[in-house]
Amino acid sequence: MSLIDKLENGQRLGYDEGLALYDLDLFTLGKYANKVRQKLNSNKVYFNINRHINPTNLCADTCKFCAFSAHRKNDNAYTMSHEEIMKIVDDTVKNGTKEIHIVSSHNPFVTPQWYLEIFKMIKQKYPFLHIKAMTAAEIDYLKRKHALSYEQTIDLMINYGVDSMPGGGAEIFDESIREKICKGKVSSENWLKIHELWHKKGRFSNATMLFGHIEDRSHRIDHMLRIRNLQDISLQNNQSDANIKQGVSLGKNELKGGFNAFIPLVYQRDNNYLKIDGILGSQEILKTIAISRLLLDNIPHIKAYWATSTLNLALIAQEFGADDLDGTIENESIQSSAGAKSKNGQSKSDFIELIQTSGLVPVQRDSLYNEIKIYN
Ligand code: V47
Repeated sequence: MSLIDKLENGQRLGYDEGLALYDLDLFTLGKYANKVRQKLNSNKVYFNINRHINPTNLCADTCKFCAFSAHRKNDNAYTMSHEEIMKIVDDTVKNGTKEIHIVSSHNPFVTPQWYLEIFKMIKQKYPFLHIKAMTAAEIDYLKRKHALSYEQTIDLMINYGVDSMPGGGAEIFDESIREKICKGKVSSENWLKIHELWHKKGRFSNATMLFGHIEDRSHRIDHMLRIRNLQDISLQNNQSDANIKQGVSLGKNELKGGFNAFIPLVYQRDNNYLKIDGILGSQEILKTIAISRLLLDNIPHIKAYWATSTLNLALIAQEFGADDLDGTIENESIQSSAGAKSKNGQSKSDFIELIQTSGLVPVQRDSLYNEIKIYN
């Protein structure tokens, strides 16, 4: 069967077919990706009201793409006190924040308890807040530094109030590329293992992919397929009749643990050690988003993370397979340190207006994609 026939019939695509998708013109790709997106999420564009907190930037690892870590590059290393963190949470709750997204560096000077107390403190005061925290890379670092097994850390996270795991630390799974850009950090195998364990607890997480640096198209397809494979395993592990069979028929709340969203992160090039010639064009970014929608037939949402793609392109991406913009963010350090224009977030009213003027329907969601308000 030809690639186009398979796309017409919504059939699962393999590695060679995934790679061949890049040879299609952008609008053909967009047409098929949008068809899947419409089937899964109609013309809704999801966003949430969230706040990113990065409690410390002091890092023992040396990822070349990272401009956030204070280990070698900048002299502004910081570690927030719990009081400082709580003050941020107190302030942001007043603005209607529903999710706190906490990601730290791999700081050798703080204890696992230091992290856990942050989660407990927030959850005790604001039980309604969703805590999305601890990338698989952080969990792996706790194992390397403090000899905590993955399962021990995951159980502690749950006991102390973490609701879901963010998708960070995945970068690009191909081992040869990983060796060059983030040697020593969590391996691809372990990143996937940690998410599998988390899903086995009936919990949700996201998966990212950092692209537009030294990887090529084949590495991106390989990355997406490793994520699809784990999602198949997690769905099987959590055996639910309602769980999706392969081939896209996801309904709301049908998943019982697994990946909620795939997030392609566009590489930002400022203030880091990874020197790249040329910038990834918008066509390649949109193609990659569209291809992720077509390949990841078992993941309900594709997030065009506006902080790394710009808000304009993230809006266009909504017609090329994406259905989510992430959130208002309010304050962001990881990508903005590397040149992204996300330092101060976006206002909810801007989101709503921009989505509406794109002819789509803004939907404020919670962290697990339950709909809070539809702005018709
Ligand atoms: O893993 C670091 C990336 C990630 C750069 O789960 C960079 O909802 C671009 O994972 N250019 C952390 N990206 C952030 C993250 C995330 C963001 C938004 C939502 C979610 C979610 C997760 O940031 C890291 C790394 O891949 N990153 N440096 C850079 N120069």
